[in-house]
Amino acid sequence: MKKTFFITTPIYYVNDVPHIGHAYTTIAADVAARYKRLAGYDVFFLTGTDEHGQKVQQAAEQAGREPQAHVDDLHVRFKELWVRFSISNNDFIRTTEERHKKVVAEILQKLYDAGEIYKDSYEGWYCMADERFWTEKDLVDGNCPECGRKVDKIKEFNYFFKMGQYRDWLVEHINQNENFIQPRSRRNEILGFLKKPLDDLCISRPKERLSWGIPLPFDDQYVTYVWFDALINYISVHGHLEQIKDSDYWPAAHQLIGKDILTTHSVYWATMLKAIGLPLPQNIFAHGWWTVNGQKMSKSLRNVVEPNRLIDQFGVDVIRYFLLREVPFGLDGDFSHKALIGRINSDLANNLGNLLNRTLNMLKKYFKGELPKPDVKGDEDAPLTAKSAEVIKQVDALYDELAYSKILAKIWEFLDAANIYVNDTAPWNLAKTDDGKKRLATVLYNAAEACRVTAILIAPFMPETADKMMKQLGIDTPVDQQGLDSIKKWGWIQAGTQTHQGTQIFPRIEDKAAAKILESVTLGDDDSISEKPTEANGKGQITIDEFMKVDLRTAKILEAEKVKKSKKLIKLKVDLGTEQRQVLAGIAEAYEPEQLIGRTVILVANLKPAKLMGHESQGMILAGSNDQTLILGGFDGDLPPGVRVK
Ligand code: ME8
Repeated sequence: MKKTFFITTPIYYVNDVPHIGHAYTTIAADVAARYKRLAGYDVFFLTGTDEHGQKVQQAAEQAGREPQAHVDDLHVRFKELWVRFSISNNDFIRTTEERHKKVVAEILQKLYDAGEIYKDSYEGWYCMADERFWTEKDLVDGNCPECGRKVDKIKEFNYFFKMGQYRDWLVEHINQNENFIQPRSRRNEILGFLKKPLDDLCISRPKERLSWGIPLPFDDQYVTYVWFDALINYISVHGHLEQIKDSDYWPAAHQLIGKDILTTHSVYWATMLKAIGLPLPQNIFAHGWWTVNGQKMSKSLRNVVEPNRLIDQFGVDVIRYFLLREVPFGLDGDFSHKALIGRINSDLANNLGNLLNRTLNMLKKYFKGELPKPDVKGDEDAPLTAKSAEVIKQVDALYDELAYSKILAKIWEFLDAANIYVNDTAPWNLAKTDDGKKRLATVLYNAAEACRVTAILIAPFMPETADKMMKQLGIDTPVDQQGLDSIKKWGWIQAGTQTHQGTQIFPRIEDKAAAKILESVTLGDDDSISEKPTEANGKGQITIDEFMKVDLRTAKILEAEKVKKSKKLIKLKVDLGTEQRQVLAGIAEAYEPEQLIGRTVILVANLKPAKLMGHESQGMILAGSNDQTLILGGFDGDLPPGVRVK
């Protein structure tokens, strides 16, 4: 029977702008999924979006749209980013899908019938941002202990899940299953949390306050609490309850999350599964938190390091590599362009690029690019093949712990061994004598096989690079068809293969270019990361990277009014999908305010705000004009607000 492997990411809030934090978890899950596929597992990798709740309802109201239309547009940003990041998810679940809502209702009814859910009056402090109730003693300086925002006192009838009764059982489960919560520090944190009595969980919200949710099947005056709804995504993807029980993919091997949502997963989710009668995931891994140049990433569009921009500048595989190499999985990390460039130059251009390059170079020079037959053994061969076998074994074990950074360090140990092998065997000297030439064939064969072994090992992290390396090595069989077994025995690559040296897979970023990149990334006025405006070069041209720094977005005009005492200015309120902005536009001589409402225009979204006639303008709208006419830029079809214009 085939071995199965189910891995999940959190389902991200659909309202958020996807940033490198979201990408981090998703890439980490992708790497494990890709590795297990290579190892022959039947893998199911799930990600998705969390689409109910108060914040979505409010954002939709502000945009003047139905929540469903709103989330239908917004969730695409995550889907698109995952395509760009080469994410190989098998499914993408949205909590507004029928398949999910049906299972949530089924579970609620089952728990209600079993007496696991009861109705009670409740008085507590409610944090709108986190959509959570807190008790008086939880509050910090009278504010939400999680986000520090203001809380409101609310008294109402609600439904509760009898979570508290499972405390002792949960402690026991955590104690008996060492890997259930990782890393260890997080496990201890939850055991500490469980020393206090565990409250029951409020799982409903009255419809009059919040209508955007899954109705309770036993009381249509209430909708389901967004966390109770969202957590169920991990099983609703497998079908209804009986199907889940029979599913080969439940329980999950790994559920990857950030440390921010550890309690909801290791306490709420675990006790929910217990009450439903389903097994618990084998592992919940709560990784650390990324800051950027020491700053907390803010959710607003202008403040985060935009992953799309990073991909444009450095390439997908570089970012995938950097995020997982730089910081041990589980610890907090700081993203900096300087560290990124350092890794590109040392690990990628030097160690990896160099091995491939010099191997292909010498094959071309001494054998017209055709891989020779390895006939003459030498003292240096055995340590290289032994290192390969050792690293493959160690890497496999490290995947069980999701120790990505260590895995990469191990692979790089092998790369170092391969580079040392080339140095020690000195092919350039062997090429000088007839006897030496026989040995040279073996050395270059082994160097090429070392490149292939490396390509397979790095493929989960850098799938595009692995494909490029295979192409240059002249291997047509795709990486996943070669599989892990192909590197367990040395010598898969065929003598006679015609290699094709291509362009450098990772060119060095020279000091001058690095300085330019670093100079363009500065701390902005608002303590956030922003890009310095760049100057056009001597010919008045800009590079594509410079152009991409201008964040052009579609924006829908919601309101428009003339600015008093100004002939030209109109004050607009525009919707950017994730937020609304006030923008001043000098278009009053060409347009009446009424003509503008509902139009989709192009907004320069990352322009520094400016004051015009006493009003703040948060961006600029594009228009074409000459002496006679001014016409707003737009599109010949419909696009939702917030879409990037390139
Ligand atoms: O919490 N560093 O969604 P969310 C590292 N919908 N990881 C980060 C990060 C950062 N700075 N920022 C975000 C939710 N993440 C719920 C989840 S699951 C049933 C419901 C990652 O959009 C990290 O994985 O706020 C974190 O747990 C998750 O995004 C939070 O995503």
